[in-house]
Amino acid sequence: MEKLLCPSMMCANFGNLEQEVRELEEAGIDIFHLDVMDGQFVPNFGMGLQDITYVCRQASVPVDVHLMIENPGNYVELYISLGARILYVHPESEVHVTRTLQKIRDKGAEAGIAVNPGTAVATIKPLLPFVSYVMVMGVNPGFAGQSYLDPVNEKIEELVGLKTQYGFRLMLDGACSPERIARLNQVGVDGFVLGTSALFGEKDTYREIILRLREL
Ligand code: S6P
Ligand code: MG
Repeated sequence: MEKLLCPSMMCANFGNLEQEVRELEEAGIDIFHLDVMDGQFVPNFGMGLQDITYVCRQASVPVDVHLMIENPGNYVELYISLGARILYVHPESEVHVTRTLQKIRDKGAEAGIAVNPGTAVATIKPLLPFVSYVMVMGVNPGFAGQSYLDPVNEKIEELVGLKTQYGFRLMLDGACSPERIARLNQVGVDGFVLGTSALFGEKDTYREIILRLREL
């Protein structure tokens, strides 16, 4: 089945962001994935408002923001005004998460939830009518270059079974290697966040890599 390929820009070369954005688009990526971290919800920081503004201005494909921050509802308008089209929130980061998801939709963007390895599908099931995307974390959020947590596969299977009923796209973020992309795309995962496991730091060009991933 077709797949959405989404480069995680925290892994890009910030020494030449203009070239990175251009080459990734020319390679045929679908969505830019921008990680936002506040040092509270996860023990790391990034990406800054200036970086996000720049990528949103340069990009002709949609940009998502993965909000790994406390109380993301306070910042929905801000990220949408910068140009983000898809906003992912973590249900654990907010008391009234459905209000935040509704707010994202009301402001004209698409709402998504990010599901931590320790969060059960049963917990997030009431949120499914409010979202267009469900992004399963294959690693604990906060850092690139981590190993995939195999128990997450069970969660993916459960969510594949709910896709048609609720009409969301199922995404995977974290340790998306070519082998994992091939296997999970076949079982029903619609999109993959590409970091160090598949795209960045390789000797081949982005065009060559994206073409190979497309054909898997
Ligand atoms: C990490 C973040 C991710 C990573 C991406 C890195 O919490 O949400 O988007 O940047 O997963 O990919 P990789 O292949 O290095 O694990
Ligand atoms: Mg992410």
